Amino acid sequence: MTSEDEKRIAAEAAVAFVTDGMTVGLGTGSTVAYLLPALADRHLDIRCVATSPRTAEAAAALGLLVLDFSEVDRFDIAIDGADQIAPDGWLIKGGGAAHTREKVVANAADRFVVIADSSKPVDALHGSVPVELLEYGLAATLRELGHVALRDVPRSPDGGIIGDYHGDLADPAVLSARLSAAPGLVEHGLFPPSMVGDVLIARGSDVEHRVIGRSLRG
Ligand code: DER
Repeated sequence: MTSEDEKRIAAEAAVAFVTDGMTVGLGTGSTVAYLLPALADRHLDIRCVATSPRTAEAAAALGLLVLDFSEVDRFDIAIDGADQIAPDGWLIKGGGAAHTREKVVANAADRFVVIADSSKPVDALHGSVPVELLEYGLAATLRELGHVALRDVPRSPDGGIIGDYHGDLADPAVLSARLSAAPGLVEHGLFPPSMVGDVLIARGSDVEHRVIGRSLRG
């Protein structure tokens, strides 16, 4: 069983949470790429909002109804991948540079479901945290934050500059608060457990279902 198989299996498991009439937030990335056809195959009466142009295009091409986010103010469910999943539910997202939109959508969802292959769970978050930065005052923001390397990738759809924070990640809550408080930083890729409802991790053909902080928020 490859990691691609596991991504597909996790994505197919998440589709079972989607029912007729729902407004659905669609994440971005290689795992979500398996979610879209699985969702389209069910021919449900659902409305979707995508977190990136590439997800929007792929979803529309499969026949899913994709609305602009200006037409929607909440979601019944949002489904997305993750780069790392800690045992307590903290996530790192943004490997695909879509974390700002992904966080807005996840936060607006009654239920945020994370889908992942077995490489994504970690004992502790490590490495770097994606950040999106304003161009205005960029040098000052970089100086203030320290430890940020800019990524050689296109800007976000909202014009933000993408980078990665390589500083101390020992306490995700402390770092999340520090990054969130930095003027000029649009959004970072640390997602708190309070934002996460369910995590579906495929291990071979089995799916581990972790219920985290916010399953079925009313
Ligand atoms: O970039 C992102 O935020 C993606 O959602 C990422 O977290 C998961 O991408 P993957 O499914 O391609 O691993």
